[in-house]
Amino acid sequence: MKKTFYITTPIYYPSGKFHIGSAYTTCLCDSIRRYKDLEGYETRFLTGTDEHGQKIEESALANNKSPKEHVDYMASLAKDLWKELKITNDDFIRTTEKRHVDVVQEVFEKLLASDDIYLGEYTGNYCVSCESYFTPTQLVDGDKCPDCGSVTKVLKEETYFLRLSKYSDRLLDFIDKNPEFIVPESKKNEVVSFIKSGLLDLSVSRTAFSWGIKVKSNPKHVIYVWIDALTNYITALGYGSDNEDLYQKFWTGGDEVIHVVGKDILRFHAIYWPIMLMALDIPINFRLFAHGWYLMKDGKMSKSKGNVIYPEQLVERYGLDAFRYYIVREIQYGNDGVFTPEDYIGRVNTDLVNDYGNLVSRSISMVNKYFGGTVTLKEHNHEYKVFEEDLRNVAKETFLEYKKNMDEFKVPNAIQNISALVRRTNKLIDDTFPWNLAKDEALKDVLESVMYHLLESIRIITVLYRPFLIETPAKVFEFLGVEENFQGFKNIEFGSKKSYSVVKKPSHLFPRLDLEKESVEIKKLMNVGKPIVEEPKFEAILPEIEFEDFTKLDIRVGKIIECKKHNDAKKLLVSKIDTGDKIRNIVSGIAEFYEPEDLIGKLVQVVVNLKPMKLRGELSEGMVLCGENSKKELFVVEASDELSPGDKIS
Ligand code: ME8
Repeated sequence: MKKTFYITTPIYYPSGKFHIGSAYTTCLCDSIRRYKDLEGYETRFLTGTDEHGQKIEESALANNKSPKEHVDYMASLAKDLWKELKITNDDFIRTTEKRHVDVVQEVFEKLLASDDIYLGEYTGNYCVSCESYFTPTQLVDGDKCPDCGSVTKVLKEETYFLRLSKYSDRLLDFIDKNPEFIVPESKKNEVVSFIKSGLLDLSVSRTAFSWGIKVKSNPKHVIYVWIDALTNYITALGYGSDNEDLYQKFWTGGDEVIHVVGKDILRFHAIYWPIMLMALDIPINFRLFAHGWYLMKDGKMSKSKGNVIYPEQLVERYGLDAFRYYIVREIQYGNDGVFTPEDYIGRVNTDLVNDYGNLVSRSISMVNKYFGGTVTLKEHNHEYKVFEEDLRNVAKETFLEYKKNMDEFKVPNAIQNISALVRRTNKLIDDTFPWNLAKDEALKDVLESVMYHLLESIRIITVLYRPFLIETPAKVFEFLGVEENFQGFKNIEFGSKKSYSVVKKPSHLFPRLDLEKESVEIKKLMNVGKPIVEEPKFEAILPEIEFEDFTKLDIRVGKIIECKKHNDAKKLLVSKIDTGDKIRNIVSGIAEFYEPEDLIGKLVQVVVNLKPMKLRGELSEGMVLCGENSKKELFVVEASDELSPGDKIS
C-alpha cells in the first residue's frame, strides 16, 4: 500500500487580493506535493479561505458589501488565482461552508463539556487587524499593535477561555519527544521558550461583533477566529461528519501530515492547535514547517507604500514557470527573502535562460547536426570517458542530495542541486569540444557518447525540475522523445534510457530578458490596478472641544540636536531635543520615513507637557508633532526659522 502524505497551506484571509506572499506558501506546498507524488506517495493537498472575524467584516463594509457577498467574491478570486498558477489542491475549504461550521460548533461544545473551555471575563487592548489581544508591555507607543502597528481598541467582554495552561507541560513533553515536530529548529526553539515563559488561558469567543460561527449553547458569542480556522485541517477531511474516510486515511491512519505556515502564524499552529487536539483526544500526528517572508527593499509589502506585486502580473509578462521557479527558489530555508525586480530577472536569466534553456537548445542542435537527430549509448575508451564518468557520478549524487533536501523541505537547496548538475552538464561540452571531435571520423563514437550523455543528463535534470517547473518538462520530454516511464524517479538512474531521437526544431523555452528594461517594467507593475479594498481617504473630524481643552497643551519649538535609531524597535527614532528649558529625550515612531541624520538641526514642534513614558525601554519626555498623508507616511511639522527653541506655539 502507498504511504500517505497530507499537506496544507494556511487558509488565507480573503480581505484583499492575494500578493506574492500567499502565492509563495501555496506554490511551495504545491511543489512539495508534486515531489511526493513522484516519490510514489498517495497525496492530498488542501488550501482555502478563513472567512470569519472582525477584519473581514470591516473589509466587507469598506467595499459596501455584506460579509457573505464579500467572501464569496474574494474566495472566487482566490480559486481563479490558484487555477492560473496550476496549483493542484484537491480541496478548497471555506470556513463559511456548512461542512465546517457544523463541526466547529460541535468541537466547541465538546470542549465545554470536558471543561477545557470555561466562561470568564476579559479586558484588554485588542487589535482588530491581527484578531488578538495584547498586554500593556507588548503594546508599542502606548496603544499600537506590536505586530502590525494599528491602533488597538480597549475591549471588555464576557468570554470563553480555553485552558492552555493545563496542557503546557504535556505540550513541552510532546515537543521534546518529537524533535521534528517544528522545523526549522530555530523556530522550534522560539516556540519552546514562549511556552516556558508561561501560557495564559486563551480567550476563545467574542461578543463585540457577529461575523463568525456562533457558540451553539450561547449564541451571543461567536467563536474566536483561530479556533474556527485551525479546525479546517480536519473538517476538510470529513472529521465529525457522516463520512470520515479521508480523515481516517490521511489523519488518524495516515503516514505524514505537514502544515506549512509563515513564521507569523507559527505560535497558533504550534501551541493552540496541538492543545485543541489534546483536549479533543485527537492524535497530534502533524508536523509544522514554518517559513520566512517575502519582504520588499523597504520592508513589508503594502499598498500604501506602492511596493506590492501580484503573481498574475509576473505570470502574464514572464510566464508561469519563471514565476513558479523564482518564488520557491529565492527565500532561503529558515530565512526571509527580499523581492527585487533585478533579482527576479537575474534569476530567470541565469538559471533558466542561460543554464538550462541553453543546454537544451544547443544539445539538440548538435545532435541534429552531427547525427541527424538520433543517438545511442556507445562504449568507448577515449580519454574523454573520465568527464562522462564524472558527470554520471554527479548526477547520482545530485539525486541523493536533492531527495534529502526535499524530504527536509529545503526546497531552494534542492533546486541548487539541480542547477549544479545543469552547470556540470554544460561543462561536458567545454571539456570535450564536440566541434573538434566532429572533424575526425575516427572519433564518431566518442562524439555520439558525449551527445548521449548530454541528453540523458537533460532528461534527469528535467525529471528533477518537475516539482517546480510546471509547463516546461513536458516540452523538453517531447523535444527529446522521452517516453512516460522515463519521466519519473523510477528510471532516474543514468543510462536507463539507451537512445534518443530528438525533434528538428525545438521551440524556445525561455526568452532572454533585458535586465534594465524589465526591471523598470516590474517597478511599473508594482501597485498598478485598482486595489479591491480602498484605503480610507479622509479621516473623520473629531468631536468639538472647549478652548480650555486646547490650552492644556504646551507646545514649544524644539531643535533636534541628536538622533539615532531605537536599539530595540525598528519603527522608532530616539532624539535629543532642545526645548529651551532643557534637553529632552523623545521617542518618535518615524524611523520608516527618516534617516536619523536627516532630522538633526531641524526646528520642530514639541508637546512638552505630556506625561513622560517609556517606549520599548526608552524614556520619552514629549511628543514631536507630525502630519500623516494619505499614504500613511509621517512628516515632522517644522517650525519657522524665525523661531527659537522654547518659543511657545499656540
Ligand atoms: O494568517 N511572505 O491568513 P493570512 C511569505 N487566516 N508568506 C506570506 C507573506 C509574505 N510576505 N504574506 C503572507 C492568516 N504570507 C490566517 C491563517 S490558518 C489556520 C489561518 C503567507 O491571509 C504566510 O504563509 O494573513 C502567512 O503565514 C500566511 O500567508 C498568512 O495568511
